Amino acid sequence: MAALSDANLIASGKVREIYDLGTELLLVTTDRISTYDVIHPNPIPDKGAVLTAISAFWFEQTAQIVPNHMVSVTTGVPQEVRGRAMVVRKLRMLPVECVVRGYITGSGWKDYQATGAVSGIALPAGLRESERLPQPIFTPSTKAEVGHDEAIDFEAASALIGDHELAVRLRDTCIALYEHCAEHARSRGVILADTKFEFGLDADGTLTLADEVCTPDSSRFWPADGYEPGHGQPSFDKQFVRDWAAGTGWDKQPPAPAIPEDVVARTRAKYIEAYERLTGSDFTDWLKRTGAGI
Ligand code: Q0N
Repeated sequence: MAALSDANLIASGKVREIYDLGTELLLVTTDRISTYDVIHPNPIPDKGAVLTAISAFWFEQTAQIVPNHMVSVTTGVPQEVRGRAMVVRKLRMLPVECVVRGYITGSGWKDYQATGAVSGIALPAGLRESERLPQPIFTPSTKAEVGHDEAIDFEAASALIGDHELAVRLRDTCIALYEHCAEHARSRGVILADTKFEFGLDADGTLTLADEVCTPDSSRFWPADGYEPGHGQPSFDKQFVRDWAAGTGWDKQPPAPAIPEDVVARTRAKYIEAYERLTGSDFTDWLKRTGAGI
């Protein structure tokens, strides 16, 4: 790939962009950051590289559990996005977001308080906010084109997929992936409270892990140090931005205010710390390996 301008932009999200390379895709992760689902006008430098590096780490770590779409973070990646882009195989994507929860928080906590269940799964009575679940649960959602994804139960996900046996394999695979990643993260002082996976089928019909994997953008990361059920937990990566935003009196409606430079610097350091804690590698080694910023 000569330059990014030679590739065809086929999708642009709040944070990520997808380019068509012909038989493959280029997934580019930007440095943009959102709080309360609103993108701030200024970036967090290196955030896109950290997220790409974390996904690449998990793709390597979990290849024995399920095949994945990663092809390369060097060959075929244009110089201008090196470090924050990945060439991936084109798949036929399954029409469900595969959420796994190991802790009861966010919309799961809301649903549990209202019904005692999440995604049709009855949970023990008396759970406290942010409490660890007896076992991780699969709580799929539909992919909404705009706005928020809608929570569905397993049978609804299976109907959308159109193959019950595949849906069972998908659920089992998601639980195995979550257990692997959460155990690894926990051993390094990070709680992976919940996460969202996406899958597709390759040309042979093989179930294949796609998208990003167990990044701070697709998951809730909590510092294990200070974890305490009974209330919401601080976010590993975004807490400085949230605390600053709360102090501004911003009403959480667009447009989001610009993040001051000291908050940007501290947040950037948290993303890099997340990568280095999870992987045990220096982030600068990732930048060197991928030829970023040459
Ligand atoms: C694909 N999305 C939704 C990027 C990810 N390997 C693939 N093959 C075909 N299509 C897709 C992938 C992947 N990954 C996935 N859209 C297309 C998720 N997006 C959201 C925006 O950022």
